[in-house]
Amino acid sequence: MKIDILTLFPEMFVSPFNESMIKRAREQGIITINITNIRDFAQDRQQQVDDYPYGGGAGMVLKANVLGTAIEKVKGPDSWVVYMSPQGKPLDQSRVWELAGRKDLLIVCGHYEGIDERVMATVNEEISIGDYILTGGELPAMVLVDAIARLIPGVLGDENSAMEESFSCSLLEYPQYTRPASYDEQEVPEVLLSGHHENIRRWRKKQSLLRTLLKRPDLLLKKCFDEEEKSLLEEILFHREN
Ligand code: 4G4
Repeated sequence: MKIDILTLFPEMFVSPFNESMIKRAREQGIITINITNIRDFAQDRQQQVDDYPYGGGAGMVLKANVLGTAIEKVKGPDSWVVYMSPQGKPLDQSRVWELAGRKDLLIVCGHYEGIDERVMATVNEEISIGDYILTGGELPAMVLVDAIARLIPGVLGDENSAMEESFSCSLLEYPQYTRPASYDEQEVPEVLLSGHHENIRRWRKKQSLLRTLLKRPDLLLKKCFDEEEKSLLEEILFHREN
């Protein structure tokens, strides 16, 4: 997958994309990330990229001809153009999976009060990482790239862990423990030391359901339950052991 990013602040991406998983994925050629400065496409001698809004008002607007040319020049035939904006569809894991399935992405980072509305005609999808305002689309773009990259086979050390997660989707993770078995007078749950794989699997699933119910009940509303999950939920809700 090739990911192009259009930004006025290319320096912001240098260190985040040269660490850990993303660094390794880039080195192995699993993903290609190109950062391009929107200012490279400025049309006048002062390199002006923004201007006052027609009709007046506070702030500046990214000029249509500058950003439009940048998108046109950087966009490949298979690029899906994504604009990071507080007005976009909220990002969630299912949208991340969809985007990870695209061949190439072009991510546009807005600034100021936003971009000239006429450029929106060249954007395929407007995405928000949450209901809050940031100074620019750079951090949202990094969040999006990180979330996508870890789903691409070969990016995570263990190839299955992201896949496994997608099946148990919309449930929170079960609690994890490692040595020592006793810490601060707290013991590791006995079942995890039992070596009984089926019991461990059921215990973890029940913990996932319980945690989701207590911490994020909103997630359960979206979820479909299989027979085992229904029986585990009954155990939880009616305090009954099957
Ligand atoms: C587009 C329009 C995304 C982009 C206006 C971008 C939050 C998110 C920006 C702006 C962003 C998000 C300057 C308000 C840049 N803030 N939630 N800021 N603003 O994904």
